[in-house]
Amino acid sequence: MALLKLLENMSPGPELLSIAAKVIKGERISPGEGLLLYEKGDAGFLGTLANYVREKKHGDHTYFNRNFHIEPTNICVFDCKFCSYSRLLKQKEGSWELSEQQMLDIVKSYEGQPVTEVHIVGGVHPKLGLDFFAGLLNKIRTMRPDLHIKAFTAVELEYMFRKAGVTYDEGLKIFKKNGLNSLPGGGAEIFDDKVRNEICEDKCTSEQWLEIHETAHRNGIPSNATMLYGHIESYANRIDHMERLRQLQDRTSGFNTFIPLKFRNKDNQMSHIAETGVTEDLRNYAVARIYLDNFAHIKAYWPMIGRTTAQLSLSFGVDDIDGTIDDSTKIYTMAGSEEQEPKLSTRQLVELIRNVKRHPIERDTLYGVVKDYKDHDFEKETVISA
Ligand code: V47
Ligand code: SF4
Repeated sequence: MALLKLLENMSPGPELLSIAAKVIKGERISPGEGLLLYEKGDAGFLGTLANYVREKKHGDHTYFNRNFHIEPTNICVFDCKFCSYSRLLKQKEGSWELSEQQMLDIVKSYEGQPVTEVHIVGGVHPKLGLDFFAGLLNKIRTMRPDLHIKAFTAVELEYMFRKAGVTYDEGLKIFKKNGLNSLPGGGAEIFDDKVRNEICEDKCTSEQWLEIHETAHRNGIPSNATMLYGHIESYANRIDHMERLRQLQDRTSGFNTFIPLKFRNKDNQMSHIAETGVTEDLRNYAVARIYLDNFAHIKAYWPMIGRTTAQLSLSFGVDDIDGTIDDSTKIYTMAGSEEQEPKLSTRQLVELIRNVKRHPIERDTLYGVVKDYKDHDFEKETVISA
């Protein structure tokens, strides 16, 4: 109860204090209480409470992984207003489309390297369908039996399955048989229909997104969940989004992690909307950590928010800062992230975490420990190759 006393000294008022008392007792808070946190909680109060939840779950352990991205194409049939990355099929300038061989060459270039995950996600190309991607998964699986393949957002899957005339269950089973291990969290944006219709009206609906993830979980394919925030949505919309995820997680326990994605405004149809500041970003991580009591992990995606905010987020409920990435994703550099060449070595990631007095742990996709870096001395490492 020392924590409650500390929070009381911040004079947050009786409503927030009673929410804090519930959280400290391990009780679930209601949507109305979540909304109050957004509306009335300052960064100090929310950070202190979220850090309590984070440390109760993970102590000061902070996870990262070694992964690389493949972005097959940025040609997309959809027209999300926040997207700086996609191009229409007829729009040749700035577009790319990798052949199967080019993607396999990317996988080959990591041969012998201790990466544990490939993250495959891109635009929704009208001509690349289920058969093409099942073949690609199969070949990657044959080349690297050990690699975890995290691939395709629910938006890509809904389009491919619809065009191929298969159910979500059938399509996911085909992909699983060919090597798919988990789904990334993209495409969730904001579930509220009114907001969704304004920012991305033509792609999969919220119900379809949730159904695809639920079907994946029931087929033993875990997944991540995201929320695109800081544009035209309200705090009530953010709580509604997290509430739908919390309910699905209660049913399946299939989500690994929740990743809030801050809207970046460069070169897209929503460029007139100002971006949120760091304080709001940190408050948002904190509310997510407090609200999503059945999610084990909250991830800050450093290529999007930058290294310094990622470090700060570790005191606001975040316990994971994603991976080494290796400059293999363009989605945020094109949208205006401060990280124009997103590349961090394992040593740099470990130091980033150590510098804010946390305990770095390399994980695999499912949060199995690959290596504990608490006492690791990089100076004593044997150099095997140049
Ligand atoms: O769905 C697109 C977002 C998502 C912008 O699962 C933007 O481990 C901000 O989901 N500003 C795709 N965000 C990326 C994604 C992701 C990223 C990292 C890790 C994982 C994971 C998933 O990117 C899209 C959309 O929500 N996005 N444009 C933008 N201008
Ligand atoms: Fe296409 Fe995804 Fe961009 Fe939407 S966010 S336009 S689905 S690439």
